[in-house]
Amino acid sequence: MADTKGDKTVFRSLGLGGFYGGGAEGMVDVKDGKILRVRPFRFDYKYDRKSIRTWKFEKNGKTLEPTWKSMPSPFSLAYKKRVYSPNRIKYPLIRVDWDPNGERNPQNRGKSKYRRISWDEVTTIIANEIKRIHAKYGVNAILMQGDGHGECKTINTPHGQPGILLDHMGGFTLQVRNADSWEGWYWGAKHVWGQGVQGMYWPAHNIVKDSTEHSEMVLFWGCDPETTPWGFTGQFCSSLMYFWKDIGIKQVYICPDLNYGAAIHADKWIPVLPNTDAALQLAIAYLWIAEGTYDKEYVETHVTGFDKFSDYVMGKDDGVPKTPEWASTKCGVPEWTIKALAREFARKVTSIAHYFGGGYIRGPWSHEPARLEVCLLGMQGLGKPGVHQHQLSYFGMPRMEGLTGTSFWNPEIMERLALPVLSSVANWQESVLPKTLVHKALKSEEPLKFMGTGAIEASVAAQFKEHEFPLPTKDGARIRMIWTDTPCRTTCWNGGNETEEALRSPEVECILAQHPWLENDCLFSDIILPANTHMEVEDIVTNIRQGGQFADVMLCHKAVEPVGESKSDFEIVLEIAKKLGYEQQVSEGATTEEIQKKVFEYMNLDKLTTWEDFKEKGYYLYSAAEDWESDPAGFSRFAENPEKSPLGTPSRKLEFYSERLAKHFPDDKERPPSPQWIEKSEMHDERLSSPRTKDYPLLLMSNHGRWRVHSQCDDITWTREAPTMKVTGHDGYKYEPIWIHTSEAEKRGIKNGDIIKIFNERGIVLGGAYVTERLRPGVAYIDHGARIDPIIPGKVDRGGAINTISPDGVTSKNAVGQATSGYLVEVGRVTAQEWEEWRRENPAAFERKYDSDAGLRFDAWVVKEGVK
Ligand SMILES: Nc1nc2c(c(=O)[nH]1)N[C@H]1C(S)=C(S)[C@@H](COP(=O)(O)OP(=O)(O)OC[C@H]3O[C@@H](n4cnc5c(=O)[nH]c(N)nc54)[C@H](O)[C@@H]3O)O[C@H]1N2
Ligand SMILES: Nc1nc2c(c(=O)[nH]1)N[C@H]1C(S)=C(S)[C@@H](COP(=O)(O)OP(=O)(O)OC[C@H]3O[C@@H](n4cnc5c(=O)[nH]c(N)nc54)[C@H](O)[C@@H]3O)O[C@H]1N2
Ligand SMILES: [Mo]
Repeated sequence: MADTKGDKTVFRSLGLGGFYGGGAEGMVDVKDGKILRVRPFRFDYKYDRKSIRTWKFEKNGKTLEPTWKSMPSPFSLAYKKRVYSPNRIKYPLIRVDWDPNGERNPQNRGKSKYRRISWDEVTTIIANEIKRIHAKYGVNAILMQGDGHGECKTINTPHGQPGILLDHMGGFTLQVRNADSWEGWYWGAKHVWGQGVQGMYWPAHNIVKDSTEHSEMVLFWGCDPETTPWGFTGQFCSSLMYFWKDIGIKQVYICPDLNYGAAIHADKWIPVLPNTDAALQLAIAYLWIAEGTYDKEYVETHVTGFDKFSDYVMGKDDGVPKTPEWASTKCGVPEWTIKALAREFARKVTSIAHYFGGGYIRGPWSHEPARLEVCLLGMQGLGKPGVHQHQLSYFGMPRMEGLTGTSFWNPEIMERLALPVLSSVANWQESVLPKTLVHKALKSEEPLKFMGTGAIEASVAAQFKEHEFPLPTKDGARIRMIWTDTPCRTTCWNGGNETEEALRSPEVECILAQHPWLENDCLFSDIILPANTHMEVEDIVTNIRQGGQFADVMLCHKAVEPVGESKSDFEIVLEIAKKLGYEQQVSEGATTEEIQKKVFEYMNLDKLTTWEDFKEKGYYLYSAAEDWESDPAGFSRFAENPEKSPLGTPSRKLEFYSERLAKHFPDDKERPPSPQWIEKSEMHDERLSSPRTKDYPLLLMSNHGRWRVHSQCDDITWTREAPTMKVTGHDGYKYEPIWIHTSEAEKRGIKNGDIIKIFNERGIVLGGAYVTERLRPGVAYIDHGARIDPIIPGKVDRGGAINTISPDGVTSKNAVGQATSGYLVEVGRVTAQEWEEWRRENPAAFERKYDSDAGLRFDAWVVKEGVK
């Protein structure tokens, strides 16, 4: 165990992807028991550079190699601000008007404050609640929300620890993580190419190398390589983009905003309206078919169902040819631009780059543009040199020696150390609820039926399995208690306001949250337990997310003592287990070093080095595999010989028409067997053709924050100074920026810096106007993840939590993914009368303790701040 008092330097994985698969390595200097600074990691700190084999890309006499210094993002380097945030939960809390033996006042969730309670008292209350709920309703009456992104930790895995205890006690209802980042690929692309864990191609070694050598053009379609690689792995992707520019690869950005990548790398920006990409893609296919400029030979040998696809594109089915003129009215791109794009795409060797795919992969009907992209790539010879889909520098980098595909989703580590992660992968709990349906399950009187759960690793077949909630068996139970370690359902997922309302249901007798910071769903809980951050625990992390430079496994020695009375997520569960007589089962009696050693073995490091050497150096640095250059790039083998290297679809080819979808969902008009443009459905009415545009004429784009990772890092004082992070209102409050084009602002009398509102029938969210021409007209743009600060819970939010007004529905009828971007809204000035009304309705909301530099404070929600 490291010395926890003296000055020292420890290692950390600073990416915020969560779990054991880290990225963005860093070094933390500790002085006098406090974090002094966080700085980039030196990969050669304990290794001789000559002893490590590195990869190298070469083109036109230029070379790209990994740099020996890591490149963490700004929020990673500022992480000490998170550890010492004024928002940290310092001790256990209980809602002032929640009495387990009397009135529970569920209607006050989101309104009432909290008081301090001791660990001993609170764990007794929790143990009694669990026993009572189990006896009265059965084990499935407890919903475990334990999966999402977060700090990279293994032993202290940020999510799912409660599942270990509840599993020993007989089970629970599992909130299944849906395909989140990949919705469209998972629910759509998988039906065309049958591949990939999540529906994007994976593992994808050497795609980046192959594009470097062969692509003439890359379309950054819903992609910002200067922003989202930051979240998990840091800024190396930026170097790659500069290199691609240097070697003459043309970079075209297709996105509603001139995003940060486009602003510095784009040769051309094509501003499309949010979630209308399917129209643009169909018009490209139309032009290729009309002009005969697609790869006919490839289509002949590698594709099934092309005729049916082509009939729809050319309008033989519905009498509507999907011409550039047709598309232009829907996607806002002028028809001449569509034609130029289609022709250049056909003429040049082209790949499409994503980090994950942006808003159109997470909007209503996102399976359609996802499927269409695979069809377009298929029409230009997907897998041929330089023709790929990229998941930029994430999965597409060279293979490392000793790492395999399963090193990433290491089943052994998952089983022992992150059991509930496995749960979302393999669906081992019977009573399951997709994350996207939780609010419906809490509200609906009727049992819910849904197809598939969206579990990220699930096979295509899983999409055809019907589930029912509550279980239609004797074990079926509605939700009476929620235990969450992922308290951002309201701010990160669909139907936020409906969720807030559902959390006030009297049927839910107890809501327990464990979290480092007092925010979001914590405010709707009855009991809140203080979890600590990765700086406060001893751990081991496998940095094998292929962020670009190196891969490594590192020991993460404890940097500082826990803040306040906080405990690790694991210790919290253990404390509760003790009160229930399950201590032994939960802890399994292993010491920290024993677990670290096990991870070392699971990663097969015993074959590459010794435990002693690893312990002495503190990390193991992988070399590139000796034969890394021999890996086939992406679909290249399929392209070369589809018979010998077939796909995972029933026909073994690219299916432009899916017989499987036709068979299972013959009546599904939202996800028909061939990809289409969907104008409207029972679930969603979010197109510019809708009569709703009379009141809500703008399409909302909602990206991943440059300065945050979802709901994480909203409180960092250093980044909050950036005008694209927060806009300071005239009242001194720092509002979430709402980007709007100059012409749209003028129409509404909005000036840069004004406090404005973004709204639809589902509610109102306040923000600060960011008037710009870096966004096309017809669009309002706000990132998701700002902390909720309810003025009227379920109706008006001051914090800028945009998902409170996102659709409460899912991707489409048979696809329970999120629909959180690309929907109709309006933007307007906040009137004095509105302020007055809100103040009258909830004066307390305007009196909350607030720190302009860091935002909402812990004591805003706590009565009688304690001594600590
Ligand atoms: N509008 C809009 N909404 C979106 C998207 C979009 O594009 N637009 N994208 C979607 C996508 S792809 C995703 S992945 C989701 C976000 O996905 P989530 O994974 O739900 O969000 P995060 O905020 O990253 O993390 C989850 C929670 O874990 C907490 N946490 C972090 N570390 C720890 C820890 O060690 N212990 C405990 N107990 N808690 C911890 C965080 O503070 C946060 O409350 O958002 C989705 N929502
Ligand atoms: N800094 C930071 N990094 C992150 C995260 C974070 O929250 N912050 N989150 C992590 C996670 S979990 C994920 S899933 C990934 C997400 O990675 P991405 O999917 O790449 O991220 P997004 O910000 O959703 O979208 C990228 C870009 O798509 C464009 N875009 C948005 N809507 C549309 C549309 O309708 N059509 C088109 N053509 N373009 C559109 C915008 O220009 C946007 O900048 O990022 C990861 N990394
Ligand atoms: Mo994601």
